[in-house]
Amino acid sequence: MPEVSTATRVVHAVCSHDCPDSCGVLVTVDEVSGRAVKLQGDPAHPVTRGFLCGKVAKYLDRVYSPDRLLYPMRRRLGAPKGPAGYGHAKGREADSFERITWDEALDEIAARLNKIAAEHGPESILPYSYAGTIGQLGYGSMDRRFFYRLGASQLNRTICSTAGGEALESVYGVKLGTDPRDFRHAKLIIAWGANIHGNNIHLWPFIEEARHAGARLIVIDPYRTRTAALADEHLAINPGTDAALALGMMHVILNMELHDADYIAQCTHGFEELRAEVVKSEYSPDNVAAATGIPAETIVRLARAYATTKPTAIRLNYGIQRSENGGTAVRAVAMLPLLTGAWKHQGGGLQLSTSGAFPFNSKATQMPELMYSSPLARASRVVNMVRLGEALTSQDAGVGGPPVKALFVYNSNPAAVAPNQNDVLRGMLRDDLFTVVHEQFFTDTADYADILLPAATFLETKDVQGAYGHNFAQLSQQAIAPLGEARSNVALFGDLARRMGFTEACFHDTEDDLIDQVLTTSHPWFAGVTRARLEQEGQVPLALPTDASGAVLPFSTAAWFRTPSGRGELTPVPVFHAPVESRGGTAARSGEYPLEFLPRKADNYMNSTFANIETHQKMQARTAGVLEMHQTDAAARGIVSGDAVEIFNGRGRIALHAVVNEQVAAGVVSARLDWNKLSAGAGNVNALTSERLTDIGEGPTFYSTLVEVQKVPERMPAES
Ligand SMILES: Nc1nc2c(c(=O)[nH]1)N[C@H]1C(S)=C(S)[C@@H](COP(=O)(O)OP(=O)(O)OC[C@H]3O[C@@H](n4cnc5c(=O)[nH]c(N)nc54)[C@H](O)[C@@H]3O)O[C@H]1N2
Ligand SMILES: Nc1nc2c(c(=O)[nH]1)N[C@H]1C(S)=C(S)[C@@H](COP(=O)(O)OP(=O)(O)OC[C@H]3O[C@@H](n4cnc5c(=O)[nH]c(N)nc54)[C@H](O)[C@@H]3O)O[C@H]1N2
Ligand code: SF4
Ligand SMILES: [Mo]
Repeated sequence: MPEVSTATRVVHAVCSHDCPDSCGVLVTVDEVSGRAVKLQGDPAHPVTRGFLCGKVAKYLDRVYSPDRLLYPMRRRLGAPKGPAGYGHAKGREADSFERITWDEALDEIAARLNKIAAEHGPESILPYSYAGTIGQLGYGSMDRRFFYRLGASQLNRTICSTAGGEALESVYGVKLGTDPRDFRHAKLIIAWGANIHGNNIHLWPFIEEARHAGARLIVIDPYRTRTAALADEHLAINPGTDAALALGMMHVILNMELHDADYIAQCTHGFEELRAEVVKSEYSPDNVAAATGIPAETIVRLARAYATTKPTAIRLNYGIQRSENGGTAVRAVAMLPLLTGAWKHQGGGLQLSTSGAFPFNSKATQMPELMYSSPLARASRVVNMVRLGEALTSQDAGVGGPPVKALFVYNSNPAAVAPNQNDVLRGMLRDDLFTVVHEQFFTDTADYADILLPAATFLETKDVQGAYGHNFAQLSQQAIAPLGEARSNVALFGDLARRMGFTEACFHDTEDDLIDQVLTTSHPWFAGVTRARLEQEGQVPLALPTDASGAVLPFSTAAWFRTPSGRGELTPVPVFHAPVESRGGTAARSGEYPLEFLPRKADNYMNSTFANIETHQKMQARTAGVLEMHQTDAAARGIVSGDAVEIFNGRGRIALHAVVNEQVAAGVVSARLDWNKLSAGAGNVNALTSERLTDIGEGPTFYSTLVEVQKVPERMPAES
């Protein structure tokens, strides 16, 4: 029995998962055992409001899981790379590795990286990281310094939000949006490609409050999410056609003269150009109905309601920009509140991301100038993380220069989350590729590691964090000692830099040094945001400008815009094109792969995180291992619920079980992201997705994927 004492302390931490809500978390720690015994949402945080989502409420099951990676390990001589089998997350893979000390691990990594750099040039080393933690230090600080100083290839971190982020900035010049708390004042709320209940639950109470006061909620999503099921209206749009819908709404608004001419004159640029294009018959309700699958009269009704209800808020999330023309779609949707002046009203406007409200000084913590102290003495080449398959399987990483000879993965599970998975795995299997993985668990990527290093969780580290769904800066205190020999990202890369012989003083910076550096800015929005105050208060609101009543109304006046024109930018006028890989696109013409595939996130996991935790698997059981399809498509293929099916296209083939339901319309099928090795057959949904990039921001196009489905004989249970 673990010792139980009555002496406990409560520590303020911040959930570091890649989620807009960035919750304040109170961790109760037993003073005697040093164990965290309870997690709760911080009641003092105005957006967290005392509750955590289902995933993180059960977080201690993850932190103290018997499957945690606790020690450095090395692949045993002769043990092949790749999964040891399917259907388990820690069993035989442990047999492929042997425990080593941190000293041995750091020595071996330093020796191998030095040798590879000497033979092939430092650009043959590729870091691969994303948002395992979004704390400022954990996401990118000492690691960046390390790879810049080494002269390694730079990674363009595009896998999530660059299409939408750059699109939003092209219209507004900055990623800002409606405060989540102000949604309570809205009278009409549109959740546009936003699964609020699954991905952004802390917005929901404010929406509920608005609805109690009479607001309507409309959801635009090709999938009937829980948010859609709870809404007043669900518009099941054809995937990848959101730009058409937004342009169609503009067509109606401008033809009916429902726009706000005063606001447009004061705050926008390019209105006449936009008007000339969108009033054309191309974007008539009938034409837009044909593209989107939403009836013409609904489009007219939606546009009228949008323009005449005040205040109106759009919660736009990143779902619509994971599509070939997703950048254009975000630009078009983002222009709607500029035409109606929705920003003028508290509770109006749009929220895609609020991350631009945080003027963190990441240049100070990341030090890109260290590239010039590397042996290259210049900026190194850039590899797009979406194209990892190409990078690992071509002679020049797909971008020119040496082949990738070393891959250093942290904060990410690319074997599961990167598109065109079969190429990714083929690359990771290469015997001549030296792979280091810093992880909390035996992920799909860990299966390909030569050296595996144990990583700390956010309870075990100190960090400072912003948010992309609210406007509070927060400090995350270290609540417990790292488990086993786990180390934080900052500790790992500081240790490794010294082992490589990097003598710069910056590699000795502590977490507090880094926090001070990232807060060093003269930007007025960070006035009063200091480490001392964050230590004391846990969360501090940004000093955003307010109006006379104290409300923060972004883009209510021209002063807010950061575009070159200093106004909301309506040019170039967005143009709708159907994605090549969609039913309306050229790839559909052969008829070989007639169905549009939505390889969606799981409501109870965080991308691939939590997929191996039993508590979370139970919550996710209904849609795990499942292909959801409409009766029309099922009947045409002789499929009924429960049948074993294979989903395939020119890139891959995966096995799932069919569930015939109304969650998707005819022509669309859907499945969830999971760990490969926990899937029924080799590979997860990303075996089917492509490395094609978005129109803006070089992002991924997971939601522009065509497939065919066929019924197959039930497999024998996998041999264990
Ligand atoms: N539970 C849970 N929460 C999460 C995550 C998770 O994996 N699980 N992931 C986190 C991450 S990484 C992110 S980036 C955030 C934001 O996450 P989002 O980017 O908002 O998440 P998605 O679920 O990809 O997309 C949102 C919705 O868009 C819909 N969609 C797909 N294609 C289209 C389209 O063409 N048009 C329209 N209108 N809708 C479309 C999807 O069906 C989905 O319901 O959420 C975070 N929160
Ligand atoms: N088909 C499909 N694919 C997708 C998506 C989709 O919707 N559909 N979504 C895409 C999106 S939006 C995103 S953001 C990406 C997400 O892709 P990733 O950023 O790779 O996200 P996760 O799958 O959550 O994997 C993060 C890993 O980091 C580890 N980790 C957590 N904290 C730390 C730490 O402090 N240090 C280290 N070293 N490791 C840590 C976790 O254990 C976990 O295994 O996936 C993308 N892929
Ligand atoms: S995953 Fe999101 S909603 Fe859940 S606790 Fe973390 S920040 Fe909050
Ligand atoms: Mo993401």
